[in-house]
Amino acid sequence: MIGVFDSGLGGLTVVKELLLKVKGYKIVYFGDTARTPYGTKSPETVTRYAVENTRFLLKLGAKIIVVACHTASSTAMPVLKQTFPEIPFFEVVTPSMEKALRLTKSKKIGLIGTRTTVESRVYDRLFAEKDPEIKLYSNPAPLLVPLIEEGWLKKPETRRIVKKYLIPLKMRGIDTLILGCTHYPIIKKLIQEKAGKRIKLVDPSEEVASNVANFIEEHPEVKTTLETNGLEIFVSDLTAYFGKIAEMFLGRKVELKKVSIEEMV
Ligand code: DGN
Repeated sequence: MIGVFDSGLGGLTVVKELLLKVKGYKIVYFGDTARTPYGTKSPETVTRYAVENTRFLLKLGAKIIVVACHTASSTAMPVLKQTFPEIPFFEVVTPSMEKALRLTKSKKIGLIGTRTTVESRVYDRLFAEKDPEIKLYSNPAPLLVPLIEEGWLKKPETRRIVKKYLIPLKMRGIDTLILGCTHYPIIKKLIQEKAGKRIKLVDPSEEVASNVANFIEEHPEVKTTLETNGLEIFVSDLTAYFGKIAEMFLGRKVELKKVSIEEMV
């Protein structure tokens, strides 16, 4: 069983890729819709939530955990690994960084993400370790998550805001752009259009799903007997609108089950 969590429903972009790449496993997803957004909270708070979310998914029987949230991946990994040392964790930052390194020729890489992700400077540290010649140009793009969650995927306002966020990065001559938030793949086409053909996009959902697929092929022990394909989605708060958002991210209708934070922890 594969456990996946995000601050809300954006991590379903990762689930969509997992469903394409991983067969025969049950996926259990937790979207922390009661405490979203994580992108504006302190690293300490996000870390505490990430530990609670992981504990909940393990209780349900997950054998590996996918942190399908850039904000939690940027801030909570050291504590998660220390708290659950026996659990294989997959986060979205490292595979995105590795893909960007493979793609860039100019060594100028752009990053958009939530404020907390950008301010964590996790990418700056990783690139400095891997290749000190890399120049990373980051721009927090806090308006994109609410616009996406409102379903304003193609509205002129969204187009203008995407363009505005990308201008300073394009001016620096980047040739690769990391979509540093699991919500963004849903507007990938628009981001590509505004970035221009010359800039290659790194989609964290594709990267992490490939890593999980490779890992479970090499570690069949993470599969429990009688496990079959299936997806179960839990949320910490449920409104009628969340079903629509989930459908937008997954591309099909799904049932959402509510679990309160008190029951979870
Ligand atoms: N999907 C979350 C991320 O990747 O950072 C969005 C953060 C938020 O809470 N708004």
